[in-house]
Amino acid sequence: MPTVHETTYQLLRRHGLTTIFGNPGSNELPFLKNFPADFSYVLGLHEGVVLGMADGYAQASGRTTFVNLHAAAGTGNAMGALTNAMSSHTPLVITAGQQVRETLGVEPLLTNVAATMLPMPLVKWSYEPACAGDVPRAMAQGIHMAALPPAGPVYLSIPYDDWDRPAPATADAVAARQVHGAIAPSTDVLRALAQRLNMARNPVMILGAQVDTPGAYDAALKLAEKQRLPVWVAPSCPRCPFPTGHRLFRGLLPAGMATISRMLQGHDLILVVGAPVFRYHQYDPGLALPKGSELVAVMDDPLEASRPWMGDAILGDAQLSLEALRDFTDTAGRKWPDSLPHVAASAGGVSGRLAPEQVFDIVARTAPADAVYVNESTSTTAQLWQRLPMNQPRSYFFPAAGGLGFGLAAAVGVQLALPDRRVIAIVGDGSANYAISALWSAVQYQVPVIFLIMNNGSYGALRWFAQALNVDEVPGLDVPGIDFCALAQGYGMRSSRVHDAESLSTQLDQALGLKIPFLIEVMTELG
Ligand SMILES: Cc1ncc(C[n+]2csc(CCOP(=O)(O)OP(=O)(O)O)c2C)c(N)n1
Repeated sequence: MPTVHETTYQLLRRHGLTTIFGNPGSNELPFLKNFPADFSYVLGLHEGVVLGMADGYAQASGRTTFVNLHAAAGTGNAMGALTNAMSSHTPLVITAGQQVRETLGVEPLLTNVAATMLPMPLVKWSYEPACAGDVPRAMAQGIHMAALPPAGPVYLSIPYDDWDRPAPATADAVAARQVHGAIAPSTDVLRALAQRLNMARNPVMILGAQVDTPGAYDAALKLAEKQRLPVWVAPSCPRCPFPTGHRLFRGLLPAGMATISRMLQGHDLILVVGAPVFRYHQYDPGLALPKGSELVAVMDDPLEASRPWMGDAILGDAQLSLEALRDFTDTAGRKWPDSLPHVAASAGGVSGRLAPEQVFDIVARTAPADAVYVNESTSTTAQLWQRLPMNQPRSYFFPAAGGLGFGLAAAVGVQLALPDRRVIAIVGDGSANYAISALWSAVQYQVPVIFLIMNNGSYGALRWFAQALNVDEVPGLDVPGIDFCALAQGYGMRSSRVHDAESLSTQLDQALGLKIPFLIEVMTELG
């Protein structure tokens, strides 16, 4: 008779979840035993790194991804990273081993007490199977739930004595089920919106992360061209949903409410697709919308649709909605918007340190056109968007909730998912330390990410924020004395430190040629 263990692996195989990101403990060993040859296990040395790698992998592959953590302690370590995965709607099935069922009442070491409550509210569904026979069904439910709109992480706590129990008779039927999720708004609603676009004098489109799939990206591009819509990227957007080299591309909106309203002044219709309205950061009171503007947002998350201060919302899949709008709108006779002003090459930094703009200009010149960027250099995001070309889907990844510890780890996952493209992680010296052991995973699994550490000796973004908030003499904003080349060496990675533009060009060029993980520590000025 097949066991819960055998049928669960069969289920994972059927749904293509054959890469497991994890960090094991005693509660997980019975699940990992006799690890099948057609599965791979990617070990992270800290659960924040495990989750960050899985997040990057799931986002870049577009596929639900499996994570295995150790009980409550491992789950707790992963929760900072989980804030990002929840915000980016990353489909993750996160499992954690639980102690033996009959002992739970006396709380032996490594019991996950109140296991289903622990990861809330950072998962969309959390469950501990009622008995061993419920494990294959619960696992299937988790796989479906993670991918159904709005996608997001789910959590399952599984007692470790369940794995050797006999599988229930329903296991095969459960494994064979498919659940299809994409929901299109009604044709009437989309035709009415298309009509508003046709009639608008000066409409604009704002795109979010949900548009960064090959199908939605293409549909957005075609709609923008047909309607000659200038396109902004939503504030705090963790992905790049539109080609930055396109004549309709305007840039990344800043994350302040009044500033956005000022920038959108003059647009009578603002169409938002695949983004919350809006993910603000700094408190910037003022008008939520410019006077005379109407806003309509299309997204697949009821919470995101219902919570904004302004505008209307339509619940629906980004790709299906964009395709329908493309079909239902007329070809607009509007003028093409003026081209963006040319961004001048950076003049360079002070002696021994590069200006961040200079770093981006060198990367833009040297990296392949299809390079993928993982950004966690917090004070230089605006400059990055102005200077790095990103002209195809899945070219940019950023921590969606602003939780640091994403960059190094996600870059490893993204590179594993996109082996034919080169991933360049641009990570601040502060941010790098939240997930530094990701360097070890990159080396062990030979994942050829280029890690550019922007070493300005500071939490630069917080210095900017301290000024914006008008607060002085804040402690804890400097991070001097870290030797990233030595850290890389400790994890077995090749590295090099650069102080000037010429050495950066040379080292980057060399790293691109080597096809191995490589860390370049770039001494930079404050952004
Ligand atoms: C987990 C977590 N802890 C703390 C912060 C607060 N924080 C935001 S930006 C920042 C500084 C990051 O510094 P660095 O990576 O060196 O980049 P820089 O701002 O200097 O460009 C910090 C600590 C955060 N966002 N997430």
